[in-house]
Amino acid sequence: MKVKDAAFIISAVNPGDYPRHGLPEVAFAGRSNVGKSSAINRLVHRKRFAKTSSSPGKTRLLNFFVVNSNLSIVDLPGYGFAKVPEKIRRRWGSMVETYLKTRKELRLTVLLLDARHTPTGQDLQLAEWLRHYRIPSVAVVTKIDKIPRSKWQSQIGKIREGLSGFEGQIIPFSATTGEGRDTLWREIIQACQKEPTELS
Ligand SMILES: Nc1nc2c(ncn2[C@@H]2O[C@H](COP(=O)(O)OP(=O)(O)OP(=O)(O)O)[C@@H](O)[C@H]2O)c(=O)[nH]1
Ligand SMILES: [Mg+2]
Repeated sequence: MKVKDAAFIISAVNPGDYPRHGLPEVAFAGRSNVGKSSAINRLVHRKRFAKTSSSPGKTRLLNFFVVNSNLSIVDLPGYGFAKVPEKIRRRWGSMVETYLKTRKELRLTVLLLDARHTPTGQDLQLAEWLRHYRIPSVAVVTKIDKIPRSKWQSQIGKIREGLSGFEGQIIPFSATTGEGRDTLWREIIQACQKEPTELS
């Protein structure tokens, strides 16, 4: 996928603030610090496009981007960051949930998981939630550069199990090496060419 241009559009909290360009949209979801913003940067070949940080909780709003004038990408705030006060954590949760439930343009959710860990309860909850609402999703096992290639398959197997048999594709990915970038682009393009799913 050749990225000719990529632009930050807006940070939003409520549906009234989401952009109204009507473009097919792909959302990046997952635990805080798992590498959502880094994955977006690797996809668009821009180093500091979506802001990243080694301290969790960097992305606190829904950040909307447009790539090649025809694809919308959303960087969602991460969940599961223990140091965030309960009240703010709940606000983040409802921000993400409202987005996933109401956004008509959403064609694919990319669920990011850390290659070194088995999924947490919240990862599983999100995966089940996406299935319940029939939101097409793909799992991306990121930071795969941190484990030897010989362990990839068994680790991915464990992750699938931890997601209680997630049926979608699971892509090994690294924002550092670029592993999985082409595969993820293929999934994104394919999902965006399909008719939007009916969200209930
Ligand atoms: N080695 C390695 N490090 C990565 C990779 N992806 C992200 N990181 C590092 O992990 C840290 C967190 O990355 P972010 O992209 O900011 O994570 P995020 O999911 O957007 O985090 P929040 O915005 O807090 O939800 C940064 O220090 C990144 O450099 C990867 O594929 N490989
Ligand atoms: Mg982020």
